[in-house]
Amino acid sequence: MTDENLFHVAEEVRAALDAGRAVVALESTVISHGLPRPQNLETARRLEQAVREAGAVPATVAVLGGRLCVGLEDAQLSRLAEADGVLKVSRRDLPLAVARGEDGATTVAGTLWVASRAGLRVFATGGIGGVHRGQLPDVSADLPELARTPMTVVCSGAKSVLDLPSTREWLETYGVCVLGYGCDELPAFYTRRSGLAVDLRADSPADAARVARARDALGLEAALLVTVPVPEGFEVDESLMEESLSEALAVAAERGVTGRDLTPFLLAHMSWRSGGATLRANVALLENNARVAAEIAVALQN
Ligand code: PSU
Ligand code: MN
Repeated sequence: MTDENLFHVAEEVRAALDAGRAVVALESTVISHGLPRPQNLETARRLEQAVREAGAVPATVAVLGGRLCVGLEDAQLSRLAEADGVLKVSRRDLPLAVARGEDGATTVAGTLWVASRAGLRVFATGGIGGVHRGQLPDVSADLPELARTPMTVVCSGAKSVLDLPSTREWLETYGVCVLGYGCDELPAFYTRRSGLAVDLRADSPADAARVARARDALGLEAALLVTVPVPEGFEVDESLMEESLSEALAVAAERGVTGRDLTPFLLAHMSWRSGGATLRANVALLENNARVAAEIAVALQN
């Protein structure tokens, strides 16, 4: 099903897929571009561990030497975390990373494309991309990819740096069903609430699995988005969040930061400005989402 010259599926992942065991895809942009060193490598390892502890096999996705890799060795995780100049690979970057034989870290969009073609069904991330604030209609390729990829994607909503009401509308227009995992409001990444409603609440892995199965039975092509609030105790104080965000947005505008560089810039600036509070929240929610995704993946196999 996947061309072996283009794809490399790790032995453990291949065996789990063949045996019908639970597998969870993890993205790699968060490692190369979303988190600072050394927390990025520590977190990448912890996410894989969290998936294992919940009874599933982790499959971090990346492009290495131009090959689409599903499931990485520890040395490959280190390479993505420590090398400079790793490409940020969204859908439109896949052909150029392959053609040039480059190393690339896949975004939510890139990971969805690669993982679904390798036969994976469940994917955990921190926050999806969305509609950015500001004049230019900068819309993350994550959104259209979610609209055409029938995976279950576990996240903490869209990053607070985005225009959340517009992102929420976009998901509705393109038929992405949004579940609140133990919540009635769409989480806002660093904070637990956004004031925006989800489509349905799920309170257990079995609840979420039931909706994913119904989507599959109907043959609908869009992802099921399972949104999980950042764990209590790691939520970023609302006013600290707003202050660091408005400053980050202003500095980005002043320096002309746009395109693929915008999201990493905003995240890094906010982490610095909040004294690490946003970074701690980011790591905590990533780990929690990996665990929830693994529990859902296990429920889907039962
Ligand atoms: N969420 C995080 N950290 C990140 C990202 C999301 O907690 O680094 C990344 C994801 O890989 C997402 C990407 O797909 O940012 C969106 O970037 P853009 O807005 O350029 O599409
Ligand atoms: Mn963009």
